[in-house]
Amino acid sequence: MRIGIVCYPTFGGSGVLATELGMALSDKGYEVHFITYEQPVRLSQGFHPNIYYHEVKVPTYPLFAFPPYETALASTMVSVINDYNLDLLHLHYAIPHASAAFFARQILRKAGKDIPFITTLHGTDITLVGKDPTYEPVVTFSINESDAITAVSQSLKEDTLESFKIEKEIHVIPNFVDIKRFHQSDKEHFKKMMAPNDEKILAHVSNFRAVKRVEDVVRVFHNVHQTVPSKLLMIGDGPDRQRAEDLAKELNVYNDIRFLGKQEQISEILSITDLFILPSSSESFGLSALEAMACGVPVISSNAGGLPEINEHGKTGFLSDIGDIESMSANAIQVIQDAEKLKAFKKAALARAKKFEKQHIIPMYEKIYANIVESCPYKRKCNI
Ligand code: GMT
Repeated sequence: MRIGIVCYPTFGGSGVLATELGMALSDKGYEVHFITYEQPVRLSQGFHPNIYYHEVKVPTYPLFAFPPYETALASTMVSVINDYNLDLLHLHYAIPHASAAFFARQILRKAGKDIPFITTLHGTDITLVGKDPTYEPVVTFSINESDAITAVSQSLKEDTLESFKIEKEIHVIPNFVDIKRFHQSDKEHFKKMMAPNDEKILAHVSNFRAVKRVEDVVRVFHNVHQTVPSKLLMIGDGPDRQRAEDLAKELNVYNDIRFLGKQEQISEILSITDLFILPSSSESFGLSALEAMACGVPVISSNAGGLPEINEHGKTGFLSDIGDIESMSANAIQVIQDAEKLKAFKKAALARAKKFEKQHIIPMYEKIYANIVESCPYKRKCNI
């Protein structure tokens, strides 16, 4: 089967998940075509003979205050579908990928062809951006036009049904992790560099957007640090990084925090981490938490969105109300202060992550692909 994957190529969770899915599918023999404006970041790790990358170029013109990406994307979709005889499109993040796919499909239908498309809802495309009245009508329409809809958690499915008039079934397919790549490895030398006096290591990974509440991470660390000798690794970059750095200076913990910026070898950093902090105000699933758990790292998180669907309170970590710094700090301290407890939480985190291993989740997508390709009218008509 030849599959077109449309996603954001950045470090954001939807792009990372889409890229991991494309790589997993190509390993299973599918031909995968990424259609996006830049090479997806995780795709840079190694050569995959079944994977193609098609760049969407958006020509500029003095008249364009906003170069029309969606138009360029729809046109690129049409060319790639025709040139490579794709069987289906899989869109990650509804805006503007689902409406561009609808447009591409209409163009193909005019030419007597067709392509089914599946839209995966990831989070802020629903919880934040999508329900803005500026986008909502187009988002509702294009989600409903999808041949199949998936959401990455039960919580996101419920949010979608609450905010949009959805006329089709939404299948819940959780995020997954490749444990062969995300596992704890021996990085003693690296740990010594980051924590020379055997301090405990806390970490946070995100794109430092407002929903991630990175200042809460710094505040929690400040409290933990007063009780337990510790260091904090902040991985990623984004609009709130400066505020987090300023707060760290104000709280006098800047010298115990490393702002590492965007990193590709996340599992190496997680291998030396004792506790992962994710205090988001909105989190449809929390892929970064799952990747941490796969490396045996317990999670101190908020109870937002889909986080309770992966992080088991009192077992793999703890859940607190959004913004409850005191509760998160107390939970973090009780886990890392007690060696036996930390060991038990690490073990439980890994066991929980194994439930989301890629081999359990990829077949859920494959089943939907087979169904929508099978019921595509063009395929039936032309018997392709
Ligand atoms: O805000 C982000 O973290 C990026 C965002 C995205 O859509 O790129 O990530 C979302 O998708 C991930 C993969 O499905 C989920 O694991 C994240 O929880 C989700 N982020 C939010 O809901 C804030």
